[in-house]
Amino acid sequence: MKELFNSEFRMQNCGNTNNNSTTNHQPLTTNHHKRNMKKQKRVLAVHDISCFGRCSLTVALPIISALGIETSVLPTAVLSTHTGGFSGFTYRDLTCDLVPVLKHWDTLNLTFDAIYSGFLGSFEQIEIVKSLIESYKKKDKDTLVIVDPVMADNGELYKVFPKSFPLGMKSLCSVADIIIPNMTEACLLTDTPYAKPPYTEEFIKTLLNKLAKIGAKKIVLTGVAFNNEELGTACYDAESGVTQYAMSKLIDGFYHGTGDCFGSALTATLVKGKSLSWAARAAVDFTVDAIVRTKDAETDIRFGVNFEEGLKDFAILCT
Ligand code: PXL
Repeated sequence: MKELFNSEFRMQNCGNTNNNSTTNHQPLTTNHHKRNMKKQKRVLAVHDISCFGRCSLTVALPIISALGIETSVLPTAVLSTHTGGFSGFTYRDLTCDLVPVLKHWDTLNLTFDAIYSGFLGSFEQIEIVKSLIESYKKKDKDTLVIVDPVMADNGELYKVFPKSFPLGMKSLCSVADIIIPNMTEACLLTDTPYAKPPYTEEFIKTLLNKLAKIGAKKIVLTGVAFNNEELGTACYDAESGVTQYAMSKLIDGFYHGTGDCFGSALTATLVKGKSLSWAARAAVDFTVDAIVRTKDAETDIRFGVNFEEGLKDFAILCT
């Protein structure tokens, strides 16, 4: 086995077999020394692994990595599929592993440029994530904390959660820099009765104000619609009081995993140093393109969206 790694072997087997050719020992790219001058960004993604049905970590990992960001994961659970629209899914809770993983990481002196959390399965997991945020913020106060309070959609709390779950998510949102709820989650977090779209601008602004009172200084509210043709996001900066919208053409159908696709694209873009409104615009377009591809292919709406074929263009756009 040792022989396989011996340089002579590699030269004999991987070299050019054409004896007349000259060997070019120049690297294909000449600017690798320049690239190394910049420290690579690192994100921690805290979500479940739904083995089938693109969402949570199977979406966050490729999207964030595609922008050249090192992506560490803290899986909260392993499921055979996500819980939306499938029956009989398996669920292995990984709460017992979280603290040992974090304890091991403590020995490595790690820091993260951002922590991005999504689906969490219990109050205990919420408490663990709150404490990991506190400890990584202590190590680096500039760690950006993005919390997606995944728990509900279409006016309903996901069936796997107890009625009191929004209280736990509210406490997690209070330690975030940016929260990215959808309309249902925003209503649950603020004790606002859920209303179906379209909304008035006054309703959205009141909701954004209530969300800001929870603690995060920046809110990105998804599922915002003022008419039946467009859907998008409202970004609210509580410090400046400015609200900016990123709207797009509404596409019929409820596609799973779009919130994670949007949240991952937003996180990656922010870590690349873009402004919140630029990031929201880019993340909306990236997600809508993925939905269009999925709809055109007539893919089962539970299977997640085809974001993969948009990654290359997204990476180019964000560099
Ligand atoms: O996409 C959000 C999500 C993540 N993880 C699991 C889910 C859902 C939404 O249903 O069930 C396990």
